[in-house]
Amino acid sequence: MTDWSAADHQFMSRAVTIAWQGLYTTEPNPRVGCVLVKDGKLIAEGYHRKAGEGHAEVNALRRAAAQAKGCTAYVTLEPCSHFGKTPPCANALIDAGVVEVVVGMVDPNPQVSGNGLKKLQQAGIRVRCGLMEAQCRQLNPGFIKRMAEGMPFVRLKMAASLDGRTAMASGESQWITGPLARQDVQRLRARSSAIISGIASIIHDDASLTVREAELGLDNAAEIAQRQPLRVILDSSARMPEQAKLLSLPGRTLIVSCVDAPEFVAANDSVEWLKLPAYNGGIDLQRLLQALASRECNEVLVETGATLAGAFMAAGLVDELVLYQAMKLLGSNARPMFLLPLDKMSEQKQLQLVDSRVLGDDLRLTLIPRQE
Ligand code: AOF
Ligand code: ZN
Repeated sequence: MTDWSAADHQFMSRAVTIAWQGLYTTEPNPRVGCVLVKDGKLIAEGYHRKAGEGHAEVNALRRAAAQAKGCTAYVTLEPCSHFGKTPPCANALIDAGVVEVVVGMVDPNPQVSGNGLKKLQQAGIRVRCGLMEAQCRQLNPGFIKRMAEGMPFVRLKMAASLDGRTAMASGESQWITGPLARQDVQRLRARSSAIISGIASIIHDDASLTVREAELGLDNAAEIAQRQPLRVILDSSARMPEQAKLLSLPGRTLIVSCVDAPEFVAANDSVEWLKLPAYNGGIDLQRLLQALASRECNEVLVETGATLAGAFMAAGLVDELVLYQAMKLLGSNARPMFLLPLDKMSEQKQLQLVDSRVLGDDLRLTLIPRQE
C-alpha cells in the first residue's frame, strides 16, 4: 500500500477537476487531467480536450517548458506508451526530466495497460499508482467499459411524474419536467457518443435527438453542439419515414433493423443501416451495444418509451438510470416507465440511489442497478 499525503490528494484532486473540462469533447478518447508540481508548488496543468490534439501530459509539459525538469506529475490516467494519433506521453515525461509520476488508475486500453508505468520506471522515474482511483474512474465510465468489456456504458434517461408516468395514454408528454431538467438532458446528450431511441418517437413525435446549442446553457455551447452524438434508431421492421426530420439534420444516424434497408437510405450519406438478428421479438440489444462499442461509442444514452426501457432493464443492460421526476400526478391511464411484467416480490429489480438533487421544481435521481 502506498501512503498518500494531503498534498498528493490536493494535486490529484486538481487534476481530476481539470480533466472534467473535457467532458463534452474528448470522445472517443478518455477525459484526462495532469498537473506538474515542484517543491510543493503547482508549475503547470493541462487536460485532454479533443482526440487528435495533445494529451493532458503533453499540454501540461508544453506550458511548463524548461520548468518541467525535476517535477512530479499527477495524472488521472496512466500515461500512454503507444503511438496513436499522438506520440507516447511516457516518452514526453521522460524527455522533459520529470522525476516522479503519480497516477490515478491504469489505462484499460490494452495497447497501454501497464506499459506506460513500466516505461517510466525503466527510465528511473518513481511511479506510484492508485491515488483517488474512484474519482479518476468516474471521469470515464464509458471508455473504461468499452476497453474492458467491448461494451459501451449505458445510461437510461427517463422523465416521469411523481406517480411514475411518462406520457398520457395518447402519447402526449410535453412537458412533464421543467426547463432546468430539460437543459440537464441536453447535457446528458452532449456527453454521450450515441443516443438510442425507438422508431415510435420518430413516427409520433418526429424527434430530432440532437444536442441543441441554445438549450445547453454552457459557455462553449456552440463548439459542443458541433459534435452531434450518433443517433441510433431501433426500427426492427423498417418503418422509418423517408421525410423524418432527423435524417436531414447535422450529424449521423444509424438505423438498426431486422430487415433490409429501404431504397432511400442508399442516397443519404449521413445514414447507415445495420441489420441485426431478431431476439425476443425485438432487436438483439446485446449485439446492438457491441456494434456501438466497435464504432468507438463510450457512453450511450437511451431515451425511449416503456417497451424498450423495459427490455434494456430486463436484459440487465442498464448501467445507470437518470430519472427526472416532476411533482405532479398523471393518473392511472397514463403510460408507465417500464413495460416489465413482474408478479412476485422476489422478481423485483432493485436500484441503488447514488445521487439526488433538485432541478427547479423537479427532482433528479441517479441510480445504479443492484447486482442480483
Ligand atoms: C494519456 N493522456 O490525455 C489521454 C490518453 O490516438 P491518441 O494518440 O489520442 O491515443 C488515444 C489513447 O491514449 C486512448 O485510447 C487512451 O488509451 C490514451 N489516452 N492517455 O496518457 C491523455 N487522453
Ligand atoms: Zn498520452
